[in-house]
Amino acid sequence: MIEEKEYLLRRKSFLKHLKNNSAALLFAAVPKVRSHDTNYPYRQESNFYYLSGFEEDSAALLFVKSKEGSKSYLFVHKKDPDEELWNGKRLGVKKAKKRFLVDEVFSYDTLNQELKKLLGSKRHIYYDFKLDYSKVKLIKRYAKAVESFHNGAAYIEKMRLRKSAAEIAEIRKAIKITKKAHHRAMQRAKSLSFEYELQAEFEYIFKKEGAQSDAYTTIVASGNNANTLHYISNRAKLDKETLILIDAGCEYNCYASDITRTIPASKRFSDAQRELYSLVLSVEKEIISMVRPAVLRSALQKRAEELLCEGMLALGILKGELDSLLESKAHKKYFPHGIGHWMGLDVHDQAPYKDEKGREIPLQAGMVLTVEPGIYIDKNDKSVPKKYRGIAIRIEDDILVTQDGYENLSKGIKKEIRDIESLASL
Ligand SMILES: [Mn+2]
Repeated sequence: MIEEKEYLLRRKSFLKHLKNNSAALLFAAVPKVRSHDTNYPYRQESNFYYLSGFEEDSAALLFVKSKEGSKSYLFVHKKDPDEELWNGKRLGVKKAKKRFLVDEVFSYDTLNQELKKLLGSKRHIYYDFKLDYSKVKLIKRYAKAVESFHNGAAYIEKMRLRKSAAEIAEIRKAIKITKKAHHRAMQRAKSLSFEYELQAEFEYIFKKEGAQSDAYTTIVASGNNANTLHYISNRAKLDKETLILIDAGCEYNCYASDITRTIPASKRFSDAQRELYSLVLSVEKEIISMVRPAVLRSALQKRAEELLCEGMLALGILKGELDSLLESKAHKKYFPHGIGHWMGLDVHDQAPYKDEKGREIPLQAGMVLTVEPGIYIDKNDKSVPKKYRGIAIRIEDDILVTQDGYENLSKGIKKEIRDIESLASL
């Protein structure tokens, strides 16, 4: 639970950053049609949620800053018995006034009128530059005295870089549920026949344990399918000789978890699988151990590439001199992605990696990032010893940067070969 007081402090910080004689407008996410007249489950827009904690659609936050002072306004869908019969209860204006520590609450259907009054004299207007055009047009229509438009999302996303204690607590809850699901999958894999059956185990645990959603579509990629980085069809039959790469994490109160484990479809890793897995695991541990304030993410990337390149050279996957392989980035063929990303309200958290001057932002206490090295070898890659072909492995944990180092928030999720095999033989 994040307290109303914390949202108030976030809004104050946002208001402080705005120029004088300005206004900022943020919208709730627009419901999305799945087909004909049914929608996808609703998910709030992350920046709007970060400043409001409000879960409903048809809502907006307006900030106004002038010589007379700063004000925050929340627009919510009004109580409407006809609409509520079909789509559920709304909080409504009256209750919203009680719950939210904003200066004013208005009904969303008065937004245009209020914008006309409140935007007209402002010199600087902030909105999310990713906003859809119909809303941008609305803002521009009322911005009669504007000198400059600014991307309001940029500052919020900067605020989102470092998580508060309450946010970290939400992430911990998400990871706790995700841990149960991964352990269940490790136990159940041997007795299942299709990738989607494993996906079902995750969705079952996520829902049963109270997570509102998955944080992204679960990837259950067996054998060579794991060479497709965002494989989400999950339709294939499980070949018991292969490994299964499972990238799955739930979302709890809008906070993500993002965990990858690679497990045998049977009870045991083969020797070749074990060799590759041990390499990826040792690299993952080494990179996690480097996490502390002031370290650059690019340094983690560089070290991961060096270690993977060295390891693949030792296994005969790459051939030649280490220095020239690193120079020519030969390892990229087998490790094509980044070492990790910010995680928070979005699984790939929309927080900046560079500052305004284009300099990389170093790690700071309170940041949460994933560490996820991998090796992906296509079944048709004739340049690689035959025993490794068709094996793809990724291991991913969620890491909190602390004052003096790091905490692996997902350290309880098993990843040692012996631990995975003993879960599999239960
Ligand atoms: Mn990830």
